[in-house]
Amino acid sequence: MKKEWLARLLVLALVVGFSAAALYARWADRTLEVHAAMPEKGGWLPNTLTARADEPLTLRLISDDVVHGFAIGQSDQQPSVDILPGKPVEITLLFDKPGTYTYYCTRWCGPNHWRMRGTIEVEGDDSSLANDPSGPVAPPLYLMLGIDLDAPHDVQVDVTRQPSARRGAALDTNLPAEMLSREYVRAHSPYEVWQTLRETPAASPLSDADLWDLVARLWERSTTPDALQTGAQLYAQNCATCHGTTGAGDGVFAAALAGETSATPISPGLGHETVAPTDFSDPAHMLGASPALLHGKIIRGGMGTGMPSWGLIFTDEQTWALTDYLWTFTFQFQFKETTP
Ligand code: HEC
Ligand SMILES: [Cu+2]
Repeated sequence: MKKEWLARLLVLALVVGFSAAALYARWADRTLEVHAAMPEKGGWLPNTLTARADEPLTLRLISDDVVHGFAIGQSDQQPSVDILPGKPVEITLLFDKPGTYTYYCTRWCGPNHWRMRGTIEVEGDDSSLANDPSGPVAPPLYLMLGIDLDAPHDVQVDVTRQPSARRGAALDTNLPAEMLSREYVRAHSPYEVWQTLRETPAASPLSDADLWDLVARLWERSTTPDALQTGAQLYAQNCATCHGTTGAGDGVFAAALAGETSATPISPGLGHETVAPTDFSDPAHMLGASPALLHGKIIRGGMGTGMPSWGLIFTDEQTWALTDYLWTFTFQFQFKETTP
């Protein structure tokens, strides 16, 4: 009798012990459930998480409807993972620095897909920030140059053929040294550079169209095939649905943004429906914009337009890669995209 009682107690102790251990394990590595749903149905739930620097954070990602993706902005510590309906996935994150991180959906799950963002507040000892060797981050170039992102910048240009970097390179003109730097290109619009060239004695025998080819060449020189390849990939993933695969502003959501159709309302009620996505192949629009302006627009986004802000998502290098890539719609570069 006594023995049986003891055995029961033992079993009970084991059961309680095991579940306590399991609970403790779950708590200790902080597994959090995060549900993903289309933005109209709530987006991420929860959409704010907290973590501590240098402590692992395990997330169990569950889709409540369609395929979503999860990635952390401005970081490559976590490659994007797909969250398939009915197939929860677990990932473990480790942040080495306190701060606010953004997580976002990487799969086009609907017209408001890019609104699917959440934040992770990583707490920790602030002294780790003070020792940060990377130092304080410089403000974006458009702020340093005092560029007003919202000022109209269209120019009246007579561009009869698409400027070509290859033709420009073949001209073999001696350009002023300062124009050959990347910093110079980034701070000026192609039109400003064209005007300066027009007044350069070395360029005086050249036609207006030749000068545009030279400008295209300067723009091509300021980037690298690697950056353009990165830009092409990011563009296909994040921008083509609005701006179109050929940059002409005719992506699948373009009509809805321009208010031409109400079939797929974009951010209903926010007044975002009436501005069409920029056509990057339109010389009148692009030749008046400096790379710094485009870069700034990508970081900040539009003001009351459907243009999302990407500052919390992309690293500065990625944002420049995107900016460089946008010019391949305006100019003919010798760059050939390779599909991964
Ligand atoms: C949801 C639709 C949408 C997506 C996605 C989108 N854009 Fe836009 N974008 C717009 C709209 C609409 C405009 C025009 C209104 C404005 O300038 O604010 C615009 C304008 C811009 C401009 C401003 C051009 C200028 O001359 O002022 C740049 C640069 C730009 N987008 C780059 C991008 C890049 C790069 C991406 C991807 C990382 C992207 N956009 C993704 C809708 C979108
Ligand atoms: Cu999504």
